[in-house]
Amino acid sequence: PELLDGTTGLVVGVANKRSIAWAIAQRLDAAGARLALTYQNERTEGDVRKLADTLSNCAAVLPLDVQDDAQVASAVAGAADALGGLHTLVHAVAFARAEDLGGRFVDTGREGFHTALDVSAYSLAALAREAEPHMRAGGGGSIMTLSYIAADRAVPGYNVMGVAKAALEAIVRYLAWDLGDAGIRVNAISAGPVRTLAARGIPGFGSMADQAA
Ligand code: 0WE
Repeated sequence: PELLDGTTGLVVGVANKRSIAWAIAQRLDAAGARLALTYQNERTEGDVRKLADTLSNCAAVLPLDVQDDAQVASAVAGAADALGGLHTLVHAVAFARAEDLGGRFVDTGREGFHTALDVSAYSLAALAREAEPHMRAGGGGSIMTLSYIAADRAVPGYNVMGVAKAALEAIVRYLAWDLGDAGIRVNAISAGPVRTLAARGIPGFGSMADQAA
């Protein structure tokens, strides 16, 4: 028997085989969870469907742009419906405009700030709100997200993403307070730098990853 036999999960943030979300999905799958995955747009749909086909137990692949409240609601509802309940939610989503990474934080404009905080932080709260009734109905659950040390310390070039990760970590604490009574745990994993698609093209990333290893 596996640790997660009989449980279900929704994994948000798979873009390709290098995604941290994909590594997590594979581990949940191997541990016995039945999963639903989401894709951001038509560009990534094919890749995500191909990856989903390699899982032993993937019940649904659903569209989800986390900046769209209606899609957040329909993705969570669709996942819970296809899976017959929802125990686990993995949030592995972040985005800041390229122009807001690598330069000076002080130059971040209002629109770029809004985009980074909306996609990378608020989306966790929106997903948790939709997931809560399903997890409550199942007697509890677990919500996980991904953070980075730059939430606590100024990392040169990470800039508005560091501010977004600080907000994300605060959101984790408030969600844990709100949802704990339902047996829903809320946690962030602070990953080291990982060579994903999002990390490609970031100047100095390679040596950061080498030193972190
Ligand atoms: O969270 C991240 C990366 C997140 C990210 C990456 C991109 C690149 C492409 C968010 N938005 C975008 N937007 C794009 O257009 N990391 C922890 C990796 C990372 O990113 C950095 C780092 C590290 C480490 C950016 C600057 C400095 C260090």
